[in-house]
Amino acid sequence: MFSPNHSRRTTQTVTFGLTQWPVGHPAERPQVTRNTLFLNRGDSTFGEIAQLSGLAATDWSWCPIFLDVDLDGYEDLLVATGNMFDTQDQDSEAQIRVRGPWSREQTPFKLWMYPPLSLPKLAFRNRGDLTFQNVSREWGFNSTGVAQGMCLADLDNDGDLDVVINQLNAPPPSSATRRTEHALRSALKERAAILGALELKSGSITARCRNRARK
Ligand SMILES: [Ca+2]
Ligand SMILES: [Ca+2]
Repeated sequence: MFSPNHSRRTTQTVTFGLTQWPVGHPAERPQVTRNTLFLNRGDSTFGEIAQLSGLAATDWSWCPIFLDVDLDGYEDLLVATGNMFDTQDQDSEAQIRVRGPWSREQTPFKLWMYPPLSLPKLAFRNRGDLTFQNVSREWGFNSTGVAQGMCLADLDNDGDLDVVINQLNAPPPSSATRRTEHALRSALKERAAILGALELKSGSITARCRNRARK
């Protein structure tokens, strides 16, 4: 929920109180108003590296998906963002307080005093060194709106995963798909696992796969 935008950072203020439970207690689950990313050190401990990785601030976020979009072996990150109302806007909170007290019947109408929060979707490329680069514009994954959910499916059955995004009160944005030459290679791997070995030419691309498990 932490914004990368300086202006919104100064108007959106939400604070969580300190947890009353001691460290190690099952109920000790502190909340922070930014993303967290945990690195498994492999020794039963984890390091929180969201600030280091560049993923701490993605605004109001709903659905993160780790997916190797550019097929370089590292999982990239797509994030659906936006909200119908910016309920973190503290100027609106102040107005609501001034106009109160609100009766129980009037309470639902408080929502309409918050501004809309239409945001661009976000895509981050995994650099492979625990840091991520914002490539939303380069990958064409920056259309603005309120996107509350995403899922992956190979809709055209070409072997690569396509992205389906919902968009509140708006037509769906164009889907993001993998590059076709990479998709070809990905599909070939699956077929080679069945057939043993395969060579396929498509335009200027030649792809060869061999299933080493088969002689
Ligand atoms: Ca990648
Ligand atoms: Ca596909």
